[in-house]
Amino acid sequence: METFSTDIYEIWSQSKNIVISTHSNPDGDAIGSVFALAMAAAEIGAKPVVLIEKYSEKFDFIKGTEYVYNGNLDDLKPDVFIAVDCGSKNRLGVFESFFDKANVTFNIDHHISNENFAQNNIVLGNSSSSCEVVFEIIKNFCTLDKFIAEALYTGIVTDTFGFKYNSTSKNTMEIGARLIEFGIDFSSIQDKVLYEHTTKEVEVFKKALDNFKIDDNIAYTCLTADEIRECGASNSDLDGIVEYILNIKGIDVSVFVYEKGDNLSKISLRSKKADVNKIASVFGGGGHIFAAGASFNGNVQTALDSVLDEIKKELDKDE
Ligand SMILES: [Mn+2]
Repeated sequence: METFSTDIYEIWSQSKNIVISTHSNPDGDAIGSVFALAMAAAEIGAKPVVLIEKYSEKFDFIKGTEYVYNGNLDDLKPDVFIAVDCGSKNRLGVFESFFDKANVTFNIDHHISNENFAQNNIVLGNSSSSCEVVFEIIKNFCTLDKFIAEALYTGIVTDTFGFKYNSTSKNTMEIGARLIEFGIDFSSIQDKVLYEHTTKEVEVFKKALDNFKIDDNIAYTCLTADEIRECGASNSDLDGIVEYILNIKGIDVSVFVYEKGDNLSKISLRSKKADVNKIASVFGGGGHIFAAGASFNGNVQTALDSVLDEIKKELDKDE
């Protein structure tokens, strides 16, 4: 990691245009990572710009938003492109073409399914979050401050559910402790990221629970685009549904499918035992052993039927 950091320091501090970007429908780990990286890059004299989709207002407390690019996209000529929290290049969505245009590319991530798609791949599959990986990189060449600490803490808390998931290691906890030393309001960050909900999030959650079903030890639910819209919600308001139904006693795997576009569905999987990364990979997706996702060409019902079939096959194998 230290050698990597030396290379990164050399490249970043000498390049003119560093573009930092992340996956579509960005979560707390994606948002925390891009802004922590942007603030760190600026600190060493680089000129970073951030390409990120609109995200939930619950993350508005994260600093560094002055680096978000709001110029004409046609004028953007990246020298260096850093993709963070993306298991594959196409997760960059609308920003993928800028990755292809860059002279030097970096892929910073923690998904075990990562396809090592960049020239420089810093993928730590045992890390709790991309923010944990970002911390390991930037601590070697940049002076961290309270704002960077807030961004990193947000990502770790998002992906570990407040240091709860077993992706949390001793190192994760130690990084948490280091970040707390900057005087961040860690309690309020956990509240904002994990517990506070907007009315539209509750409405869409209620709808998801209306559609909820159990099949043996699998819990599942789905939402159509119309249902999401009727609740006044958008796709960034759907976090937490798939985790919530996994917590039902006796359930081993949970599935949430929503309609993302015309004949396009998004599948989210969580598990207590089975390897859902493997199941997601059948559909061209991936993630982690206990948390994974995939896009599916087809409507919600077809996506749901296909994924339930695949899960049953996998669970049968385990018995
Ligand atoms: Mn992540």
